[in-house]
Amino acid sequence: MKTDTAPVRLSDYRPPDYLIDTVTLDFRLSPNATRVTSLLAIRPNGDTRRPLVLAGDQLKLVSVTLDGAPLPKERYRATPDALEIADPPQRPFKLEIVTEIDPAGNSKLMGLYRSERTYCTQCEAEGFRRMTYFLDRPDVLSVYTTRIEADRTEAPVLLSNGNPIDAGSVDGTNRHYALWHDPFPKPAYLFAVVGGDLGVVTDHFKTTSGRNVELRIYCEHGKEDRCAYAMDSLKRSMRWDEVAFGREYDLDIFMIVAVSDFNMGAMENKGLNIFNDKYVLADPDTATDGDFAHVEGVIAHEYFHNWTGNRITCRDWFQLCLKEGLTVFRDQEFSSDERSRPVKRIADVRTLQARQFPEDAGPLAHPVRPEVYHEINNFYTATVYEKGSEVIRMLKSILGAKDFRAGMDLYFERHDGQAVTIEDFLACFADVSGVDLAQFKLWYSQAGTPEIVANGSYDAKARRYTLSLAQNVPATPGQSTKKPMHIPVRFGLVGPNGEDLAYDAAVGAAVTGDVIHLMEPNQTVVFSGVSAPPVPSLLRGFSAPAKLMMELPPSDLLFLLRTDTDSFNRWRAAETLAMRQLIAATTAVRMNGAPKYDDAFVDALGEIAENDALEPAFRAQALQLPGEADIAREIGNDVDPDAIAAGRNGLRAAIASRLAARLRRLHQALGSSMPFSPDAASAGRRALRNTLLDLIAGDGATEGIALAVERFRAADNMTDRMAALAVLCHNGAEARLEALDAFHRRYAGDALVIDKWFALQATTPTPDTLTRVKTLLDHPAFSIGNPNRIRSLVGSFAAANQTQFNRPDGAGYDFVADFVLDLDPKNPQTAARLLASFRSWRALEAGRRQKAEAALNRVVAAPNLSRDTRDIITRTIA
Ligand code: 0A1
Ligand code: ZN
Repeated sequence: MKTDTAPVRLSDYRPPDYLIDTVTLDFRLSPNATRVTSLLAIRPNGDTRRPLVLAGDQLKLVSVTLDGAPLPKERYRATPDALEIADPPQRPFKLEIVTEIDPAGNSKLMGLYRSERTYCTQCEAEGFRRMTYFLDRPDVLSVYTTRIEADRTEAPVLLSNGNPIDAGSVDGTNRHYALWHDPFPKPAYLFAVVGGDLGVVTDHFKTTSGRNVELRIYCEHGKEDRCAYAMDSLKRSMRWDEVAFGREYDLDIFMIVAVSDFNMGAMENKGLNIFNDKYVLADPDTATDGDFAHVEGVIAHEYFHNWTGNRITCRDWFQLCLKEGLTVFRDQEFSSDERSRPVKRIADVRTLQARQFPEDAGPLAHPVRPEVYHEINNFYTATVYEKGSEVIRMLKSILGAKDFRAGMDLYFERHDGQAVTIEDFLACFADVSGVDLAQFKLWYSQAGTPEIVANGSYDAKARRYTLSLAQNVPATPGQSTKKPMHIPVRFGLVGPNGEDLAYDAAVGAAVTGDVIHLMEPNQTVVFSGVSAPPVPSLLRGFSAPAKLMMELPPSDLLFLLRTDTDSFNRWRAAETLAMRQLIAATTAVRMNGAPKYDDAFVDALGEIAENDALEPAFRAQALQLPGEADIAREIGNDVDPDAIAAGRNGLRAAIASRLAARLRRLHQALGSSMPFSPDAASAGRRALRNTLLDLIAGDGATEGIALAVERFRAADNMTDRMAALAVLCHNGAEARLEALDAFHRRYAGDALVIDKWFALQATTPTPDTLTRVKTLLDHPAFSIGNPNRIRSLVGSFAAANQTQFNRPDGAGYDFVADFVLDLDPKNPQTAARLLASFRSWRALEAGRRQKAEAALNRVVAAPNLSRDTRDIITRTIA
């Protein structure tokens, strides 16, 4: 286990001393002793005369040969972590390395491992070095030719990157081989191999320029029928990238392999994407509408990486957002075009606020482009991905759609085949637009969520509206003072009839179209020629990942909720109104008072629910109250999760009782007998109906629970079944126990569905949940070797059960800490991610904070922690 903690710094970057032009690999697959032969064509990169140091990780060297002759022992030094040749030839040469590895014993799921009986690889970020010694860094690009040999019965399917060029039998044995060649130079992290006995679904795609691409999705035998939506999503992604970004696919074949043991969501290996099966398999009986949307989004994301990540890759791992932020932006835009743009935006912002804002506000805060790391695996974060995408979105807002596209076109043209930096990327946009992006670039280097304080006043006589804006970026670990950022604030001045008011001129800040460019700590914008007192609608579409602080009176928020032409800000108005009441209610509960809830707000929700002019999916979003974790985040310190839950349940009860008749009527009217279809409009109707069910049950009265029981029994699809079961579990209803049993009987043996069953029990807010979760660790369907099982049972308990994870007795913290310690030697990456659920511990009230700290101190004191977990724990308690 690697436990060293020497930090890697962006400022230390040096180009590689050697390059590897071609890699010829031979994998002899065998469960415990796979032979890997690697022939490297190496050349010095300039006149460096430095030793050649190839990285390894837990490797066993069998032999090493230079230009065909065995290399004498004194000319190299091999450890599990490195192969060093002190005086390599200062001319191009060939190095052949043979290693032996143990895929079946590889529980870290990095490098070559076995998922069930399938051999598969995961090389990003530094997994390639677990198979053979290599210059395992993203700026070393090579052309790969890969031969895979295996037992024909065990692994009839043999795959690698690129195009298939040969296959055949190994004479006199039951073994066979396949040969693959990938003509596109790539870094080692994009390499992949698969071998196994798999089912396959095939299709094809004709590119704009008329090339025919074969499409294949491999999965476990018997699951082929569940791949249809993934295949459809893939074809739509391929077409969309041609239209929206002018990007065509480049190989003759594109393959996806679904495996059940995978540390993350999926991986964009060139021509051979490997997926967590959760993001491939979907049918109405086993997947919810949310699952379908995730499949579509992840398929698109990995496919889009072919250009943003693969054809143009990162110079070093500090540039991770270069490919990830940009590719998330691209997949979000795809889903917006395929579904509802406003609803997608609201969902994405909810995710950003739930995952990235707490990261930015806690001990693990880091810039979109970090400058130092101990373990790169810990930087696949919401900040790099989701905030990284917001940065691209702001770039587009600042430049406008036309220049943004021109900049992207230039980027593809200028850097195809290269490993580049954020500077290279931004230069393309500066070059096409002439805009100076120096201040904008701070978004990559300054951590923390900027706060914008806004105040407005109207002078009726002068017909002038004055808007003052102040920005502040809070201190974050290692960054105590910040510079002002370039924040695009999209806005409208909403007039009395709900339309945006025109104005003659805006003075005080640059305004282009509907965007105010906030660039200084304080700016006052004066709008002249404003005919009536406006209600300002700011940060429309969430034009920047910032917190807007504006004390609009409730009447103005209700007005925006009813009339704003910007759907996002209509939703935001509902959220703000709800949040104010939820925070006040939490305070009241803590002071032993009775929370009061505002009838006007509840009535406005009723109006939204009934407003047929609004799409159902939007109404569902507006009706979903902020979650307990959202409220905790907004409160920010001295957080008492029990008080938050009580305050929130009070508001749910108030809504349920005041709107009782209206909600039931609407719920009844939405009852549908239409056959299931996963399209966005149908999903939106189900979302609204299920949100109504949840609201109806909010008073804890038997009628809502009975309705949920009925829905659970009658459901003909997983979305409705899960929604009903969630209502039963999350309200702690007695009826949940029988329903959970029925669910288990129906789906026993279907691991992905049993994950839902685990998650629902783990998120039930009753005091017996922790005991139940501990018992479920021994359930035959649970396996500590499978990250999906861990995430659904332990991960959802830690991340999505506020009251039980944060039990005042600290037992929730102890349980998760113990589990992390148990998991760490087996799968450090997943252990470290689980530990990150403690990231907001300092914001807790004193009693819980002490308990959390004690649990964290036990983790930090444990011997032999992995580098992954050591890094997270150190930063968490720093
Ligand atoms: N590049 C992938 C994410 C990914 C990162 C690391 C992994 O290692 C276990 C796996 C996947 C993506 O953005 O989809
Ligand atoms: Zn990605």
